[in-house]
Amino acid sequence: LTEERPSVSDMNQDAVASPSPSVSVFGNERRWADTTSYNTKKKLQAWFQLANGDWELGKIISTSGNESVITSDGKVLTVKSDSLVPANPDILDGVEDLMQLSYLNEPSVLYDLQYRYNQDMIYTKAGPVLVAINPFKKVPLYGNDFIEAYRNKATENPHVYAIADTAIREMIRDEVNQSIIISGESGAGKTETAKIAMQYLAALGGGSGIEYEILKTNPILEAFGNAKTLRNDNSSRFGKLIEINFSETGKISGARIQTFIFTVEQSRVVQCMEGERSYHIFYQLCAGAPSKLRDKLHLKSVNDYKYLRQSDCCSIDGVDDAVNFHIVKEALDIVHVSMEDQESVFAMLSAVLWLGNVSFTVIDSENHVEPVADECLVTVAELIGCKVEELKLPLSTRKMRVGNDTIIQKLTLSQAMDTRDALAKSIYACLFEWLVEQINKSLAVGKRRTGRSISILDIYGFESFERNSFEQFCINYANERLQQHFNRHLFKLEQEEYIQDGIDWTKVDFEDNQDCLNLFEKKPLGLLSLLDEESTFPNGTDLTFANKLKQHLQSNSCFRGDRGKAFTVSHYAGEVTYDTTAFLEKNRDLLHMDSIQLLSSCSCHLPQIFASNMLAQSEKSVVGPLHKAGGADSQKLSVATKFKGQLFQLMKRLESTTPHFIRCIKPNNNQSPRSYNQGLVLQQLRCCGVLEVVRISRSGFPTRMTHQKFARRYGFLLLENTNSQDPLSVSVAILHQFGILPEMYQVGYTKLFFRTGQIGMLEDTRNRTLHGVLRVQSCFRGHQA
Ligand code: AD9
Ligand code: MG
Repeated sequence: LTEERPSVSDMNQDAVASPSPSVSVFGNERRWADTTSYNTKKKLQAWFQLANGDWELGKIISTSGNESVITSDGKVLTVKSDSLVPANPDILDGVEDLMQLSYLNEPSVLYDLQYRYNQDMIYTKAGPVLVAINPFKKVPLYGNDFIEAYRNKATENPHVYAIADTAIREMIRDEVNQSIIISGESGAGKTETAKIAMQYLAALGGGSGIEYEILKTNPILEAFGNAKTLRNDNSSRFGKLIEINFSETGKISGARIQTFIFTVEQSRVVQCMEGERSYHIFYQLCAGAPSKLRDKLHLKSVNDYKYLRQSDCCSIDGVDDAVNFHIVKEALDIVHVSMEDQESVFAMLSAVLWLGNVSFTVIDSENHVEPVADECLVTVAELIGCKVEELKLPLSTRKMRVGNDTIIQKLTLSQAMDTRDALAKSIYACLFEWLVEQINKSLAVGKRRTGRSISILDIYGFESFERNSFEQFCINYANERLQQHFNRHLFKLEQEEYIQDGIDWTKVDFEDNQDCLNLFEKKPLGLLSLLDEESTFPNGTDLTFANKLKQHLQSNSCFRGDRGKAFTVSHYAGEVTYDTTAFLEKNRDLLHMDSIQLLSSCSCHLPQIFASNMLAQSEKSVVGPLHKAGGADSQKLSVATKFKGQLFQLMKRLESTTPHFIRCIKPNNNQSPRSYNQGLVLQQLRCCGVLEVVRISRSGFPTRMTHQKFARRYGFLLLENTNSQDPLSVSVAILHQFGILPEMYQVGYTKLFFRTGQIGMLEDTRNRTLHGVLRVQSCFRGHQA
């Protein structure tokens, strides 16, 4: 049974009765057309499109032939009648569920969302999906009063709290794990939304104190995993699934965090675009560390570190890094990271920063180099716990096996710099993983894992930029998988269930992205396999990789080889052209054995742990020809393969849950309040399939219940005893007694299917009756006492 909002039903009668619109597909762009025969009657309101693509509302004055005269905002215009799109009556302005719109078309949806957004009603339902528009300002929608209102069902307004509330109720009622899947573009509000959902769960399931710890993981993860980008001052550079465990009594008993794709964004540690920053924690440490710690870690200020100053962006408007450092420290205390471990963490951060300042001098005519043994090198050695000479070695040489011999190769300047950066990136990535592990230990549930869980997924959405690289390639692949999950759940399962149960329901087409997934995943001729194969060839280059794709995939309808090193993939959300520059290098994620050995020989415990984790990983991986020439390196899992593994694990976990979807929408590209860019919003609505969902939910029977369950749940409300006890007869008797109209339900082989709003009324009666009974019982008990 899907949770219901009874208020929908009143207006919805009209919506259900009106013919449903159809989708037409033009290339990649899905446009919505309403097939309702719409007479361009006089005085009717209609949408017409301006030259810039925005829609405007007008009133039809007259129509002749295919031309209509309309007025809008005092202007009189003549437009083609068939370009007009019907507008809804004013009474439907700002409805809280798009399902209630009589005319469901793009401009009407855009208008409804905008109407609400202008009044700070940033949440709107799209059938079963919650749409959240980023207000980019504080809105008065949160806090204890609101939480209480949703807990007591005193309000029906769409809200993240309502979604979280439904998740808790369904978890308890159905004894099934739940997931809240949040998606959207960078800056759309996913991470904030996830935190709002966590607040609600913590408020309802709190009591043991563990909920407080869970909330405190946010500032830690954001400090180490978020950075300022051009799109978002606090952009998460990793995906996160937080599983919150509940006991049988509905109280939070623990949590577990799983992070994704961090490897892809390691490069930010050593390099980032102008106007962007590295991870927040570096700036926080430099700004906020107390003087004793500064001295001990040899900390300097942000501008003294090459890694931090290169992007010409050290601070964020309205953000105090020093204050945030103390918030992070306090949070680390709360999740039980010991003072000693905290100091080790900060020492690693300082080591990474100092590594970036290590420079090299040329030592021979062949351009071989050696690191300069200055303050920088000495400090790094001290911080990780090794001798300067030991550190010098892997930064200037590489052991190679040729046949049975090991030879030592000297590094050129660019090789040495790459090695240095690879070491810095690896230390940071390992640190992040280790920290997550510590947090998980602290939040671990008791031994009895009998309770249920609600998982919240905050993962970055589809990305399409002017220049798209390996990072976008991985992110978009993940989104393709998530989209399939979404499709499967809402569309396929829906249809299959109707058909299986013998329900007469016209099949609705939906976009299936299996072809695109095959393009990525097929073995041996898919994008990922070919990338891995090329990455293992010592002579493989980005160009040979691009050529290989063109050679093998040209016939695939989702693939197009472009000029030079580029190729285009036709994603569910549109075409994206990828530039293969640095694909192989980023996929190899190469940290040489020499560096790993250095870390394992360090006297500090964190480098040792990092080295053994890396070694364990390379042992687990398949043995392949990678670095045959390099010999001394063992094969590590490629980044893409590791990513795919994580993704499959994630999907497996999600498959066993009841999902709740929240789609975050960014109303403008300037992170500014009160600005609503129709084109931008529309593009996002199309990308995440919001419109199709509404159409399908509205034309279908979204609520369903088995005959047995229905009879059991409402049978006691029957006024007359039915002679027969079989669930179907009892069900039919209930339907009759409550006068549910024939067009509002269908009887399937095993289940009853209802239009939106029908069950709400039955539930009300049931609740009233039950409460009445309870009151009578307690009166009775009172009497006895
Ligand atoms: V990214 O893919 O990690 O780059 P997100 O996570 O989608 O992105 P985020 O949650 O970080 O976006 O939101 C961006 C900014 O929007 C926040 O820093 C807030 O300033 C702002 N925001 C988002 N949601 C809300 C909200 N409900 N109320 C107020 C909000 N401000
Ligand atoms: Mg985020």
